[in-house]
Amino acid sequence: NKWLKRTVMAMVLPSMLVISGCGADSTKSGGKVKEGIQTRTIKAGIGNSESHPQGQGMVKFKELVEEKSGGKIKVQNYFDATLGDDLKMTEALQAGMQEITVPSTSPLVGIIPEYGIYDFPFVFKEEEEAYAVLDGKIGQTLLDKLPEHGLIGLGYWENGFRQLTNSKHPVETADDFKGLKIRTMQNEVHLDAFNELGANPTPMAFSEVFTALESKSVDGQENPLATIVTQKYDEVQSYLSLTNHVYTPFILLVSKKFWDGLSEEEQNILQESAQEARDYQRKVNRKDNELAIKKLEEAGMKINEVSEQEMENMKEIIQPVTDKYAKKFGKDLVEEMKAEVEKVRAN
Ligand code: KDG
Repeated sequence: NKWLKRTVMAMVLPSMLVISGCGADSTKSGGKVKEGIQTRTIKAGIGNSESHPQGQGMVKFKELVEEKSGGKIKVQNYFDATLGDDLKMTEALQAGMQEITVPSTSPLVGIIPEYGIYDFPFVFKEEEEAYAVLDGKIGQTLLDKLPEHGLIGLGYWENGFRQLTNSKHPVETADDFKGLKIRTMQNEVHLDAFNELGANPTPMAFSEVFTALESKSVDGQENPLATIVTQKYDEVQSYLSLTNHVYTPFILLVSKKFWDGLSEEEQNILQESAQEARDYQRKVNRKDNELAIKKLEEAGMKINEVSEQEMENMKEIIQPVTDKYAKKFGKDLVEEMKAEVEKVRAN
C-alpha cells in the first residue's frame, strides 16, 4: 500500500543517491547537501615572516585558491605568529576558530606522538630522502591520524635541515655541545637528544626565541638557514655550525570543522592548491638556503662545517634516545622510514 511504499523509498533513497553519485558530488554538512563553490574567507596563520619560504608558500597558496575558485574563496594570510605560535594556532583549528596553519610537525607530538619519528636526528642526508618518506605511505599514515584530532593534513612543506647557532663557541664535535643552553622546539625527542649530548635544552615557542637569544637567557638555538636569516639571528648569535642534525617538515593543516562544511569541489581546490604550493615552496626554500650561507658570512657570523665522522659520533651518542622513541612510536614505522631512505640512496 501507499504508506509501505513511501516508508521503503524513504529508507532506500539516500543510499541510492550516494551510489548513483548524486550524493558523492557534494559534502553533507549538518544534513544540508553542499554543492559548488560558496563565497568564503579563510584565515591562514604561520609563525614565520612573509619573506620566509613558508610565507612565500602561503602567498602562492592564496593565489592558487583564489584563482581556482574564481575569486569566491579568499585567503587572509597572517605572518610572524600574529595569530599565535604553532601550538596555539593548531588548537584554534581544532576549535574551529581558524581555518589553516602550517606548523612544524615537531610541536604536534603532544597531539600525535608518532610525528616524533620526523625528529630523529641524522635520519635524512638529502631532501629527496625526506620527500620519499613524507609524500609516500609513511607520510600518509601519519596524515590519517589527524581527523580524529579535529585536523585535516593536506601535505608536507619544507622547513628543512636544522643548523645550530650560539653565542659562545664553534660546535665542531659532540663534546662542544656540553653545557650549551639551547632553545629547542616543544618536542621530547629534541629535548632528550640535546640532553644526551650534554647540552642544557630549553623548550620554547618560536616567537620567543629572538628575545631569549638577545637577553642571553639561552646561548643558542637550532633552525634551518632560511629561518636564521629571516629572523635575523645573526644580530644576536656569533657562531653557525652546519650540523644538519634534523630535517623538519612543515605540515599544512585545515580545521576539520571547516573542512566538513566544504563541498567536494571546494575540498579539491584546497588539496590541489596545497600540493602545487608545496612544490613551489620547497624550491624557494632550497634556493634561499643556498643564498643564506653567503648572507650570514657577510653579516659576520663565524661558520663551520661538521665532519661526517663527527655526525656519526653524535648519532651514536644519541642512539639510546632514538631507540627509546622507536619503541614508543612503533619500531615498524621507524624501520619502514629507514628502508624508504635506503631505497632512495640505492637509486
Ligand atoms: O610556523 C612555523 C614556525 O613556527 C617554525 O619555523 C617553527 O622550526 C620552528 C621552530 O624552531 O619553532
